[in-house]
Amino acid sequence: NGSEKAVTIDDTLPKIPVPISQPLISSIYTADPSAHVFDGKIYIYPSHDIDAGIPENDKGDHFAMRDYHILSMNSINGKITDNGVALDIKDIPWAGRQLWAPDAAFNNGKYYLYFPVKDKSDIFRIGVATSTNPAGPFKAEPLPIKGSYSIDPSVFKDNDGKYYMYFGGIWGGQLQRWQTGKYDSTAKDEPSGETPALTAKVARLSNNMLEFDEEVKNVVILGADGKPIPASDHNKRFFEASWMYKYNGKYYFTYSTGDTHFICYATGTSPYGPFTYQGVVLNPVQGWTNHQSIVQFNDKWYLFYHDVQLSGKTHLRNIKVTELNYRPDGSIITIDAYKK
Ligand code: FUB
Repeated sequence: NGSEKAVTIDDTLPKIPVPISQPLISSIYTADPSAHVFDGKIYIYPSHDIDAGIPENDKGDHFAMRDYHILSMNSINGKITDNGVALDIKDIPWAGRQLWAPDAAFNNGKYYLYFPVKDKSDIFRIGVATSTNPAGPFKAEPLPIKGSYSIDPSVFKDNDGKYYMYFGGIWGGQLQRWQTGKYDSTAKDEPSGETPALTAKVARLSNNMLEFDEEVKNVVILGADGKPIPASDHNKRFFEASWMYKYNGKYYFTYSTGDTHFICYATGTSPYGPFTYQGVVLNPVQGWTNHQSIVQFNDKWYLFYHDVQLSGKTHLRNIKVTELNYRPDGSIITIDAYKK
């Protein structure tokens, strides 16, 4: 039957990755999901991405967000509610531009929203806003947290009731400009070579949740050789997106490696570290940034993350969730967000 044509598969065509999870919400662009369980319900504190028409650059000027919307769900696969504008940049007296990745905490009967934004001199600081409702609206304090700088605040409550803020991010997050302890706008680059990489920062919060209760400390991540991860090791060094949690009595410090796009983790025995690098939580996703939170809901653990499935544009992201699993020794089974 010589008239039939053979069907051939063109292996040269690019394969469209098949995602393991779908966007949680498509009516707005969302990113950097910090998830918490408050009163048995899941609340997600994300960035609210918009297209401000600013061209992409290494400083992240294209991430020009102006407000926060808090999302809530009764269950992981349940309906998601967008609770509307929880905080607008125009209501933060000291803010200039760029509302980046926030987080939240509950204490003393109040909810606290922590957020990074550039002040009027274009220096990132961390602010706090309060509410009696986890979904807001939130009222910003008149000034940034004293002694705060850089981006990506993430607040962890330890079993003894103490709260710690982890923060910092290099490149557009400006952490490299604080190496001397003072802001230096001429310090444009992170260290290189065998010099220890820049670290995330940590400080215990005061009882009123509005201030640091101590000097800011370095979150040191050690390699298998017991030495701090060198600046040249971009697959492992801290870049941004701190998220701390505890599993089976151990502290898990998770973070993004930025320009190599991994979410990694390191474990330790104290909220201050040092932490030892363990491996990859999440492989690179579509879009430049990768940013996570990890939370237990009922008896399972979940990874909240984002990619750019809806827009195909790095600054217009959509949040997602997937289950996270451990091996018996406590190591995390690396997640690939796309089916092979
Ligand atoms: O959303 C703006 C920035 O992108 C965040 O602060 C970083 O963590 C990265 O996800």
